[in-house]
Formats: sequence, C-alpha cells, structure tokens
Amino acid sequence: MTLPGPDSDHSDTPLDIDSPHSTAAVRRPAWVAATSGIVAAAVALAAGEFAAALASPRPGPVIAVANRIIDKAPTWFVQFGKDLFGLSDKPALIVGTVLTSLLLGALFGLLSRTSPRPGIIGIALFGVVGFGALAADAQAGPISALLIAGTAVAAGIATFCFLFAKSGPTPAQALSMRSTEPNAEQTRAVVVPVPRRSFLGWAGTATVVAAAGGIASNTLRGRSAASRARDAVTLPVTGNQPETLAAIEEIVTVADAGPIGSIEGISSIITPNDDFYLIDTALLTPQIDPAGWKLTIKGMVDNEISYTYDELLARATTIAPVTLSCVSNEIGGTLVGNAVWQGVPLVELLDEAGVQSGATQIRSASVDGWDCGFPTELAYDGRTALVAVAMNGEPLPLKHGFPARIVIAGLYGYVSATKWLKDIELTTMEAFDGYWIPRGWAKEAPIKTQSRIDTPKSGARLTAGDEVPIAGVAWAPHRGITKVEVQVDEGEWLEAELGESLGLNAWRQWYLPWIATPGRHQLRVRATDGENVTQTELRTAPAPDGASGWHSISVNV
Ligand SMILES: Nc1nc2c(c(=O)[nH]1)N[C@H]1C(S)=C(S)[C@@H](COP(=O)(O)O)O[C@H]1N2
Ligand SMILES: [Mo]
Repeated sequence: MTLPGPDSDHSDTPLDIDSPHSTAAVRRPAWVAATSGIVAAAVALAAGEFAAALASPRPGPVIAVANRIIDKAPTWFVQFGKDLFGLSDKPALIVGTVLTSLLLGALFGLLSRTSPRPGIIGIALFGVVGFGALAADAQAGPISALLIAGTAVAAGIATFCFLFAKSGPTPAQALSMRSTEPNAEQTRAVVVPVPRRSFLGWAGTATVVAAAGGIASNTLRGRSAASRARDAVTLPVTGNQPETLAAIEEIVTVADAGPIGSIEGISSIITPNDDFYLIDTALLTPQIDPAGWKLTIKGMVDNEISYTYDELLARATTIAPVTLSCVSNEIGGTLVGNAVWQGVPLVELLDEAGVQSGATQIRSASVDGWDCGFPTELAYDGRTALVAVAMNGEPLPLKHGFPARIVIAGLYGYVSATKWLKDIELTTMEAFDGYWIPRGWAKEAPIKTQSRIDTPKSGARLTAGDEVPIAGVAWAPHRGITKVEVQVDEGEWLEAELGESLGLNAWRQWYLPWIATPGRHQLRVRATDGENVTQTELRTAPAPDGASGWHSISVNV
C-alpha cells in the first residue's frame, strides 16, 4: 500500500480522477489539511475526556498520558518541569500534552492532503497511546480504557473524514477538472479551490463542539459523588474527644490572641486546610465515593482484614496535632504545615490483622497507584501514627486524601503520608521500595529539625530604632522543640521566646524582639529538639533525605 503524502507529486503512481466523487488526485491546501487535523485531534480529545467523565471518577486520556509521562520521564526532565513551572508544573504538563496532541493532529492533516488515510491511521495510533496510558492507570480497567479510547478515535476519525470531504472539490469542480484534464501531469499540481466558507464553518462548529465537550467534562467531574458524600459526613464525637478538642481549642485561642500569635506575618499555630501545602503525583485529585471504598490490611498478617469508611469513621476517636512536612521543603520553605488530625491509631488496625514477625516494613498504597513505606517498628515506638479521616475538624478535603490517609508524626510525607489510602501491606524492608525511592530519595526519612523566620521578610526595609519582632516557627515532630535561638550578624545567639505548645508533634511559634540598628544585617535562626540536638549549620539540598542548615535572611535598616 502506498500512502500518498506531500511527496506524492514526485511519484509515478497514476492518479485516479475517473470518478467525480474521487478526491484522491487533488491536493488540499496545506492550511486546510493542517486545520482539519488539529480540529479532529481536538474533537478526539474532548470526546475521550467526556467519555471518561461519564465514567467518573476516572481520569481522562489527557491526564492518563500526562501521568505516564511523569512516571516514565527521567528525573531530570521532571525536575526541569518543576524548576521551570514551580507549583504550576502539573497544569503546564496538561497544557503541553494537549498542545502536543494538536500539533500531531496538524502533522497527520498535512500528511493527508490527497487522501485521508494517513490521518486516519495517525488518529488510530493516537488512540492506541491513549488506551495504553488509560489501561496502565490503576484506576481504569481495560474495558473502560477501551471504551474511552474507542470513543475518542471514532469521534476523531469521523471529524477528520467529514472535514476531508468538505474540503474536496464540489461535484461541479470535479467535473470541470475531469473535462479539462489532458494528461496526468497537470492534475498532479492541482490544488483544489476549497469552498472556504463551508469548510471554515464546519471546522469552526467542530471546534466549538470540542470546547463545549471539554468544559462539560470538567463540570461533570466537579460535582462528583465524592464531594457530595464528603459533604454528608458527620464526624464522630465519642470518649474523651470533647475534652481533647476543647483543650486544643483553648491553646489555639490563647496562641492566636497572645503576643506571639498576633505578630504580623507569623504562621498561625494551626494551618487552615485551604492554606495547607499540597504535594502529590496525582494530576487529577482522585474522587472516591466512600460507599464503594474500603481499606484492606494485607501481606504478612495472620488475617487479611478490610474496613469500610463507616467503620473507620466510628473508630476515629484519636485527635492529634501533627506537623507534616515535605522532604523537598527548602530551608525557609513553605512545604510544611500543622493540622489537627482525627483518626484511628494505626497499631489498633495492625493488631487486629496480626502483624507477623519478620514484617519489617509497612507499605501503604493509594487508589491511584502511588505508594510508600516505612519501618514497622516506628508504628510501634509510641509515636502518633494514624489512619486519619479528618483534618482541622472537617472530613479530609479531597485534595488532602479523602476518605482516608496516613499521618505518622516525625516522618516526611513521601515515606508515610499516603492520601486516598487503599491498602496497607506488611512486607519486608528488602522486598519493597516506595514510589520515590528509585527516583533518588532516601529509604528512611525522619523529619529533620527545622526553624524558619516568617517575619521580617528577606530584603525587608526597616526603620532604625524601631523594635522589630523577629518571629517564625520551628518543628521537630515526635521529638519536640525545646529552644530556638536567633543571631544577628556575627553577634551572640539570643534565646527566643517560645509560643504555646500543642505537644511534641506540632510546630512551635517563636519570637525575639530586636531594636533595628542602621545598616544591612543578616538574621539567622536555629532550633534545638527534645533530644537536646541543635540543628546543624551544614547546608544540604533536600535530596536525598531533607534539607539541613540554618534559615538566614538579610534586611536593610
Ligand atoms: N496518594 C498519594 N499520597 C501522597 C503523595 C502522593 O503523591 N500520592 N505524596 C506524599 C508527599 S511527598 C507528601 S509531602 C504528602 C503531602 O500531603 P498534603 O498534600 O496533604 O500536604 O503527601 C504524601 N502522600
Ligand atoms: Mo513530599
């Protein structure tokens, strides 16, 4: 089979213009061919997204392909994306995936100036890639992947063929071309005069349909069963919870109104859910309807056991403030927050399953396939370790892991804090590496003691003689903070006043008043933890096991 392409001018294949309906011998102008391809690709994408949204909560083909890019791309590429786009790296990847698809569409179109065949094959291949990505996605089964990719391919090819027909010669043009055709040589160069208005009209209509389909898919997803179910949850209040909550509330109220809490620019003692940092590999927040969800404890246990959401909810009687931090938080960075979590103690569930001896690692996996693990002994060393269902008095927000996640005091999120929890598997340290381990991060990752200057801001201009509060937060979850010191230039280390304590696991606000003297000054902070270890001055990058070093800023007075 010879596929006519842009080079077919130079081929010796005789051209077939015998029938007025045959369009094989005429070449569409390049812009028409490219436009047809782009519009067909847009319709294919929209159709795939729409089909996927109907099968909610599954991610559509665009997200699935982008997910595979994240999974398969070399670390330097992912890092490059993060450096370039920062926290918008995911939207950028999605836009990039869509643009690449449209560009490929243009290419398929350009290859199809005389026959639609190359474009049809291109769109079908495109569908195969989409199917592969969807099928590799832990949330979509092969059948739904096939249906979604099939819908996209069918819509794309139909659009492409339709536009191809609409950009061919009208029957009258075809007739006149046939009658005036003395030999093949001339027709080869014939570029059909396109009935512009109708082609543009159809291409425009298809584009509008594609855009509407894209928007409709997003709307369908927004009103998901997951968010409706979450709205309907009532958190249990049992045992000594009311007292615990009242005690926490009192500390927070005192802290917020106190001299330290009211310093402008200092982090609040509890980070509101909407301000809490977000880190995950999920391009689209998993939408889990708890009605069809359960948590399974499996692997090296005496009896595999599953819990429904209602069972966990009823047992979620433990309330604990815990500071969560991302390993990639830079010195002075914002990928850290403090929340009051409510959940079931992990060991309670582990004991019911019966952890076998030799099960040295606890692996947890999310519904979207992400996973991590930490040493079993840490769950049993007395630290706060929860299967959490609530955050700051609300069911977990969807983005923070609804319906359930893990929270382990003192461990970075990437080894412990699985959101959208699906199962917990007892295994060995040797048998399993979590998602980030082969990507260059340490296997064991206790949170390093850190302190941060929230105010003044680096580069601030201050007035000489003013009393300036130097203030911020310090954290060493599970060990606690016992001392925070501040140094101005090369002066002596001055002990800061510490704010209210929400326990060893929560960060501590701190404050030191300073009379600003003229000139440019460097302000540094360091914290000492409950084991009497002071933060090291040695600066290291976040990889592989968390940044170390003192936060330092400069101000001009
Ligand atoms: N399912 C899932 N859970 C996850 C992650 C993820 O990518 N997927 N990222 C982890 C990392 S690296 C961190 S730092 C914390 C962040 O939790 P947050 O987004 O609620 O702040 O979630 C952890 N849990
Ligand atoms: Mo993280």
